[in-house]
Amino acid sequence: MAIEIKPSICGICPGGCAVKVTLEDGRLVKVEPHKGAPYAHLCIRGKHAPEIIYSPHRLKTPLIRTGERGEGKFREASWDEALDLTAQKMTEIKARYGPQAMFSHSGRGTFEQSMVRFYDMPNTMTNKLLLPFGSPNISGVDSLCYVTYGIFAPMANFGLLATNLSPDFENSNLIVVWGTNPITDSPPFIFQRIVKAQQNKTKLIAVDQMRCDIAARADQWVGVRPGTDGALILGLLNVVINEKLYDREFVEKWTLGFSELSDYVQNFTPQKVESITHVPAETITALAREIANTEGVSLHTFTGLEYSNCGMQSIRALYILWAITGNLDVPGGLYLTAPRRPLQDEFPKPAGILPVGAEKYPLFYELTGSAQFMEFPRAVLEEEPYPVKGLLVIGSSILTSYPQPKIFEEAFRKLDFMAVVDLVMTRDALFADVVLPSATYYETNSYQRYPGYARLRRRVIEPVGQSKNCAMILTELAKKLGYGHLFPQSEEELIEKAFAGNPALLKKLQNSRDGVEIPVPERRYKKYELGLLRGDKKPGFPTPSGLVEITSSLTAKHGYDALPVYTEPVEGPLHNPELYKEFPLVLNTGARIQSTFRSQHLNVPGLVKYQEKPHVLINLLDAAERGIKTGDKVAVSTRRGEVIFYADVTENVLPGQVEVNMGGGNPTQVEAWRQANVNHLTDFNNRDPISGFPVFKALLCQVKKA
Ligand SMILES: Nc1nc2c(c(=O)[nH]1)N[C@H]1C(S)=C(S)[C@@H](COP(=O)(O)OP(=O)(O)OC[C@H]3O[C@@H](n4cnc5c(=O)[nH]c(N)nc54)[C@H](O)[C@@H]3O)O[C@H]1N2
Ligand SMILES: Nc1nc2c(c(=O)[nH]1)N[C@H]1C(S)=C(S)[C@@H](COP(=O)(O)OP(=O)(O)OC[C@H]3O[C@@H](n4cnc5c(=O)[nH]c(N)nc54)[C@H](O)[C@@H]3O)O[C@H]1N2
Ligand code: SF4
Ligand SMILES: [Mo]
Repeated sequence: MAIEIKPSICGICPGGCAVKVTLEDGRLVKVEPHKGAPYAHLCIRGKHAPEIIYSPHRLKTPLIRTGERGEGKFREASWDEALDLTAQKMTEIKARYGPQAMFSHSGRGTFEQSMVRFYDMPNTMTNKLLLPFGSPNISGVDSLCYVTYGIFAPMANFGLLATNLSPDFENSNLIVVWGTNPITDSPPFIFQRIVKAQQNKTKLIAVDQMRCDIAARADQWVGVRPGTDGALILGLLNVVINEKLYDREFVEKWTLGFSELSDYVQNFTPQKVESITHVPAETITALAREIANTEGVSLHTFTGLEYSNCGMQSIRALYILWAITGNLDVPGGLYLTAPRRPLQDEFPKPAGILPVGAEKYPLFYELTGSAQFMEFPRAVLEEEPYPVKGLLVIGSSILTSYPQPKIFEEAFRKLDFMAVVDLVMTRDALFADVVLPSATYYETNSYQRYPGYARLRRRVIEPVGQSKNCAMILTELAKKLGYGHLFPQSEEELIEKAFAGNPALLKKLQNSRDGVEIPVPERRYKKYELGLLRGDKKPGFPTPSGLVEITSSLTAKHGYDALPVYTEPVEGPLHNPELYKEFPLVLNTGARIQSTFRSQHLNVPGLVKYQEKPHVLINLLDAAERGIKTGDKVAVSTRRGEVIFYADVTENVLPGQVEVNMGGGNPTQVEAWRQANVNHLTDFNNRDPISGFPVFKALLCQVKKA
């Protein structure tokens, strides 16, 4: 038996953790953390890599549908036949309805760095394969993830992206983690940095609707009613402004709209905000004073704020709080970097036709350049704004991720053609005409850049079955469509292109197994004073006014409020008292758990055993009132439907609200999870009007013993 042990990069998710792999006769048998390299760490998913990779559920050959859509009857096909059929159907749709009738959607299975660099739009994770085809209808999980926090809010305020605003934890005296739980995220480096800062006695406060892992580690947990963060932040601003705790010089010199904000926050006294958010007024006052009076306060936030009726405006308000308390680009605050110039190879957009959703969500379109997939069903079912007839799904599980999957299923049934590229048979794939098997990152060659570090990602095992590198599948499809030359032709070319600007670095990487350190530029603070943020080198911010726009010209331009206004959850106890009688619990969904990654891994016995059943986390008081104990089978219902979950009775969620696991609903998953698609409970029409994101985290439900 040939045994080989070598350093590598974990190939299960895009985290890029350094690992050591053991191979027996070329088969991956063990994965361990590899000390000393970036993110020397191994999450439980990484540890179960062999089981994930060699799962009996892996797709091994291309498939062509033989039964009805959704029935699951397929025959095996060769790559040539499957890709020819895909290209032929796409070309037919184009000839009959125009190129815009083809849509694509890319998801969490496509975040590998070379895919993002060469196949996605700049700044987003939306695959651009269809642009040269002539269709503007490229979309991805950007339609419900990341861009509100990552692009819209920071662009409106600062003219920057979230990637240009990094928390300077190492120099902070206070870290605030707001609506994110970095313990479950990949890569784990934010969590590692926070742990280090805590060891250096930096205080940590977590604001979260539940006592999540990071809140449990924090010095203080501020529990908030889901979807009301906007009010909480305006309450903090009320204290900061009325007690004159803000950075006066910064506000006068570098902000626009402060006096409008001062007027607006008068509606948000701590007492009133307590009644909205359930955060005690004393806590609000104390937190505001602490953020304003501490030197060097860093902020880490993410998805917890994206899914309310004012997600975009709440995140804007949060960043404004950081700006006016003097925590922007100072040691220990939010460190700013200048925006990167757009990548040169951005494909030209098809002229003369807007993508689906562009009219309804103009800010989304302006900043992402892509379609808002939430409008896909309407385009297919009602041909609004025009007919859509084909769909390419690349590394995504739409029917477990989007609200009210029945609506999306109906749209899938009506399509002329649908193809899915994935590792396993998803529920989406059951509706597809063609299913193409992708390889995992352990089976492909690429590279991984980290802050201050780079490595080559070397193929560790041969691709399972006939599966292929997802990037190369897309290149092959582009070739069949006549424009393959626009994409890298091989893994080697892809790596060469990625380091084309620095061939010396590539040489070094090729000679190194563990990677190469890359010098990081020296830190300079207050760059807005030095003219280091704007393209024209003038002092200020890269916004139209050159200032931090508390009143945003970008939002105003598209007809939204210029101020970061608060909207009460439209399906909530205050806005909707009648409904609240029938559904007296606030429904939150989708907080991450370690053993799963959205819909993934629920077919892997070693990982399923960490949590065999999908949970609803419910407070002791609410459970007692309903005679519910931990482990009980319960029905969670909303206006939209009823789904079976299993109770986890806990003090980690506040009374009056529940947290329900997301990810269930795919055919290869174990029974309890397969039956538990939380998105039958969420609402297709209830959205943040600016981003179009569904309100996943502030709805109303009832929980009863099943
Ligand atoms: N109610 C509710 N709904 C939610 C959320 C919530 O919090 N609550 N969260 C939302 C968020 S943030 C997101 S991002 C979406 C999840 O968005 P999705 O993109 O649907 O996420 P996954 O379920 O992880 O699906 C990824 C798919 O990619 C496949 N895959 C993995 N690796 C590869 C690869 O290398 N190549 C290819 N081709 N495929 C691969 C996996 O098998 C899986 O089927 O869900 C959203 N939905
Ligand atoms: N293991 C694992 N890792 C993952 C994923 C996974 O499924 N599994 N998913 C990946 C994806 S798609 C993404 S986008 C990232 C997301 O990364 P994060 O944003 O860190 O996601 P979560 O860990 O769910 O943390 C969100 C937190 O927000 C809280 N929250 C929810 N609603 C509210 C609210 O109204 N107000 C406040 N203040 N807090 C609220 C939740 O309780 C939760 O603790 O993680 C990625 N990493
Ligand atoms: S976070 Fe992702 S890359 Fe890191 S060990 Fe876990 S699965 Fe692997
Ligand atoms: Mo996400």
